[in-house]
Amino acid sequence: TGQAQSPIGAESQLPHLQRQDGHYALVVDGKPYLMLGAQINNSSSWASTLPDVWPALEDLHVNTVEAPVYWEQMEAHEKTFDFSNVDLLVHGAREHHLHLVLLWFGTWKNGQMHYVPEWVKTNPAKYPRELNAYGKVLDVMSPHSAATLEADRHAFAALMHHLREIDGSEHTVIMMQVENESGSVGSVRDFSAAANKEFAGSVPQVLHAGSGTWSQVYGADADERFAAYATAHYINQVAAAGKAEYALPMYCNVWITYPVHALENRDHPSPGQEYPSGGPQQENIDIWKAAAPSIDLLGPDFYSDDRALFHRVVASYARPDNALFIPETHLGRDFGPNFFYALGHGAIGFSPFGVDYTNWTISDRKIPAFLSENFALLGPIEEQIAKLNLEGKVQTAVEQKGEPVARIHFAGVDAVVSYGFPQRDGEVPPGTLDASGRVIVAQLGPLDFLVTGFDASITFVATTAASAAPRNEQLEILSAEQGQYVGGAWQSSRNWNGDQTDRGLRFKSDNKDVVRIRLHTLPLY
Ligand code: N0T
Repeated sequence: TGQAQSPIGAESQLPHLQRQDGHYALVVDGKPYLMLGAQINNSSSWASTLPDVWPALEDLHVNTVEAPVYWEQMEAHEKTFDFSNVDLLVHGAREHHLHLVLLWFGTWKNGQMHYVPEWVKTNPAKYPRELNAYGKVLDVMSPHSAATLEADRHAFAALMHHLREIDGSEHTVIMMQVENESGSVGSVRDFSAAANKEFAGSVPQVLHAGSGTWSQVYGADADERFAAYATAHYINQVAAAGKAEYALPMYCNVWITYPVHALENRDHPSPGQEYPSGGPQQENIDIWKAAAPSIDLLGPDFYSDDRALFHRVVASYARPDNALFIPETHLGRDFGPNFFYALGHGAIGFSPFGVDYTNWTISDRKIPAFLSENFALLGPIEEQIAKLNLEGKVQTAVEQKGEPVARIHFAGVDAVVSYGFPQRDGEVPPGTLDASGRVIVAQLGPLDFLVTGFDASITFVATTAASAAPRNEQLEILSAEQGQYVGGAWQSSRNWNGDQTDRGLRFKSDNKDVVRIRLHTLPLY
């Protein structure tokens, strides 16, 4: 799926996704890179608002900013391009030592077409809209129009051409989002004559779904799957045209399907009514993967406080053929726990939405600590986490309500995690009020771990495989060094010992420490 297999090293290579045994890293300038991201508000990519953007990003401690590029602004007049907003973003990001992910607000924005230029909006004869089943004209472009596709491709290719010119050697821009939350709001699919004709035809071979018409192959889901193929096929061609100019990694974000309220007597929300039909939702991933090979990954946006749902969404999108990336989440209390959870499932990046001081999502120019502490803690070790995630060596534990103790399994060793303080000998740990305890344990060697987190203590215990003979050994700490990475090498600033280790490594709610703990086993006899 478009991952270069070249070894890490060359400084000059383009940002790309590297895959290893089904694990991923985004590689930037030869190094694995964990995107500690933030997306700015929709109408913030302007000269008048950018001064209110940068300080918020700094306060959240991000290393990457996601910012929109508006087709309507970039090509207000057909075939004449204005890259001034793009240039401001690239230069501003450089000035603030940030990388940039650009979001192409083109044919689709949240399942509608509100960012197409006026010359597209006002010429539906040339650039047709979708029609719903009753013939109503929607504010969604038809994905079955060669003219609209050509116009979008042309504009996106021009953007990529420009980026290669201004950024081809600097790599400030590391990834592109092609369209935004695509799909159709208002109808399960396009019912225009052009669409109906294709719907009556056969399902393309490339989907490996069997042969027959859409209705024969997909039954009751035919309309929605048809919309998914049409949208994926269209966007794939936009991405391919862009990559032909400048081959950055490209992804699509997803307005996922959220479960129907438990009191309602139906098991699936309605496509085109409750979410944009034909986008890369959970049920459409296989179609999108087959129909859009130029899209490197599909990344779910997550707007819910339901953590169990987040875990299911991660399970859907973290696949051997799809790197996990969360391009948007709301600025809620679950940000930290969900961020840690995603890291434990190989995420290459995580990005809350609405981070700027335009007074839309954040008031009083103040980022709450429960948000900013996360990237502040992990920023200094982002490269190590990205590298270890590529090797499948990162695990996390996130507190769940009513479960104050958790275990993380490694070969021969468990990390026992106790949430909340105070913790007293012989007592069950108290947990935290909002189940916000979270830890990351990355394995550097068989008995060598990088550990940090919030509101939790960690002890290590030897485990014995049930089938093997009892090991009769005791596990001891050789050293627990608090420290940091400098130029890729671990540098210790002090040893934790005595009270700092005897009852576990303790990471309080305002923790800023990272510890490297080395253990050994002593045979008892
Ligand atoms: C997101 C954002 C922005 C049960 C919303 C979320 C962004 C877009 N759309 O602020 O518009 O550009 O990608 C859709 C959320 C559906 C929530 C359903 C909750």
